[in-house]
Amino acid sequence: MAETERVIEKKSKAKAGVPRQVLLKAYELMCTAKRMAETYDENREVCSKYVHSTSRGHEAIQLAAGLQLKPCDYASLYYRDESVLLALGMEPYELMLQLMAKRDDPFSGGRSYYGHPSLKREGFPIIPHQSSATGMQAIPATGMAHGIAYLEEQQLLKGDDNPVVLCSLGDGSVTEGEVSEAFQMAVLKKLPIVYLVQDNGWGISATGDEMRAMDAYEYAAGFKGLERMRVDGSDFPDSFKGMKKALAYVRKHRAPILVHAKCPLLGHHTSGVRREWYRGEELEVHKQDDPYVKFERWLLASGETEKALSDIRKNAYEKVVHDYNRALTAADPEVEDFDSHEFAPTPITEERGQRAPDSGEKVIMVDAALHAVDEILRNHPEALFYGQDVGRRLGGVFREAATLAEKYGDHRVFNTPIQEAYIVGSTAGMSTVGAKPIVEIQFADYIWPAVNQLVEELSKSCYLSKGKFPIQSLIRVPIGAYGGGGPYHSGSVESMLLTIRGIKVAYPSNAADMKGLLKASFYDPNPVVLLEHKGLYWSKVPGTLEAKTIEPDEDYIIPLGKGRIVQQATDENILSGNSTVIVTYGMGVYWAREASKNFPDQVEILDLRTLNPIDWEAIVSSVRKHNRVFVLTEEPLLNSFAESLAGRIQRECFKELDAPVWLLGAENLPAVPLNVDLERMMLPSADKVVKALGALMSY
Ligand SMILES: Cc1ncc(C[n+]2csc(CCOP(=O)(O)OP(=O)(O)O)c2C)c(N)n1
Ligand SMILES: [Mg+2]
Repeated sequence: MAETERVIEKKSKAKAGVPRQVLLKAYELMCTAKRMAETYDENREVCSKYVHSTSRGHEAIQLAAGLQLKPCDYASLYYRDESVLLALGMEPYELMLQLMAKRDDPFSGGRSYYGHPSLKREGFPIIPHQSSATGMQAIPATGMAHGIAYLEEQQLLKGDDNPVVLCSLGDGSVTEGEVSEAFQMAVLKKLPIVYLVQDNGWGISATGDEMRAMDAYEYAAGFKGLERMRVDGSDFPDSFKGMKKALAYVRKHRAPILVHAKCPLLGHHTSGVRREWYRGEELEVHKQDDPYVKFERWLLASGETEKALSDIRKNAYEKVVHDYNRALTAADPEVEDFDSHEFAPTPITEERGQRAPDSGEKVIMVDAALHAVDEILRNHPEALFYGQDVGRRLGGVFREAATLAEKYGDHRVFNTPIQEAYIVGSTAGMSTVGAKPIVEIQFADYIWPAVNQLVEELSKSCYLSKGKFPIQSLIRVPIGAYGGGGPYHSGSVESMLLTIRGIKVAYPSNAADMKGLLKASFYDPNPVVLLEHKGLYWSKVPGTLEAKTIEPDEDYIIPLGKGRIVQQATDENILSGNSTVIVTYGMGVYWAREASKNFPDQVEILDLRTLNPIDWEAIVSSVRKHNRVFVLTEEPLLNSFAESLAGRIQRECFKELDAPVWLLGAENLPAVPLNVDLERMMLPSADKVVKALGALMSY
């Protein structure tokens, strides 16, 4: 090294506390990011075909964060984090492939927007699927930290690197309610996570003053135990030192910190929402904080020569041009592949084990579920079970988790705060780090706050990451009406769930199915919602004794998507055209059983057991056999899953039908009323099925 260079290095080291090599790398990447943003703007026709945001103005803090993550870490980024990706080692070419939605886009193969990464690559931190919903990644990111903390506590984590999660957020997104659920859990459980808030004072066209009474740093003060720090996000050395401290703090103390980085927004909000439409004179103020200009000035003042910097700049610019031209000619996606990776393949494809072992004893449905979870926890240390009131003291409001915390400890079976979004959304993070969560929503009526996470984060992850991040998540949901449960403890939600692609939905109607389906749901690498009818849990409701069955053995498992014929009609009745099939699930099975006593040997009952995937083959085969179909559900019929199924049967089996597809469900009202007589009017019953069945049979 020449003498002059050595002097320069010493000087810059002393001044910034940042190695020269890092400073120059950051400068190169800053030139790259800036030139990329300019290139996209100069070639708007091509580059704005698909909407994108750039990091222009945020480069310093993003590079400071990205350059200091280790391969053992996890990063949950947001759509503006282009410079984090460059710092991690992504090539401009690779990012441009996503910009242009090309086949070899390494994140999503052309399925998702620019700056929406998902990456599992040797030598890189893991970056899970990134949704576009502002702030929503805070929960999955905190779930990753929660999973890491769990695995560390159980000594299940390989290596001794102390992984850290980086969760990056825009200032506007921090006011989302779900972010507070994440912060609460991070401090409650002391989780190893850095929340990096990039505060540019804008949320599209709304200013900071319009959106909030405090900034994220001030907000963080309300979360006891959340360390916080301010850095100048437009100043690379300051950002670098701040992020270094923050990461070191989390790596050592295994506790959360929030870094508030003020930075200017110099580009457009997105390619589609352009700065000239809403930015005024304050843009000039932001420009004075241009991280690129500031950093260049600083480097020169620190002894770097104009020549050295211009060489770096020139190389970076040339690379951007080169990569851009290369990306332009890159292949488009194979269109035939558009529907791959809806789900990851499940290992459970056939029924195994003994459904009714000779030595088996009868078990109620709630205990069948309890035993299934018990067996899972016994065999899988990476599995844990959490939800409201499932912990040691109560063991679930239905005692569905009784004794589990005593057996497996409070780290594995625990109460959560009343945070449905966290309960469901955290499983995305847990699954990413290798923990296997079983969670519970206390009542189906309260699933709504969790639906956002289910849709935005869980359901799309496998498809949009092209199979890299399927989410293993078993979500237990007690559901259904009986005995005056009233309007907020009786609701049915399957139709809503069944409009969400990318999740599976099971709905057992008896103890044996409960055990077999719960196991299959756990071993499924995809999100599964298990609907558990509260009225069947103890077989207390008249007519539901059959929900109690011999307990299957420990190996018993039922593949999702297989229905079961629980009652047959005789061949004689089938041949003479005097039979029908009732297609149903859950409590419907018992209304059908009871009602069919009035039509002895004439009624087949097909219990679907899983609603998605559905056993279409079994439905078609039953329709062919009986030529009459009755779809029975507990939900109000209008626009329901049952109506949709009836439509499909009618469309695809039209020629097989001797009558229209018959339907019975609850009345089309917004809630199940409290008074039991009113409830009876609202819900289906065996009597109502008898009447409807009579009409169908005599059609
Ligand atoms: C849940 C949700 N609501 C609305 C939007 C539309 N939207 C996209 S970006 C944005 C502003 C976000 O501001 P901020 O978090 O400060 O990030 P910035 O773009 O300023 O970096 C909005 C409202 C969205 N993506 N997600
Ligand atoms: Mg903002």
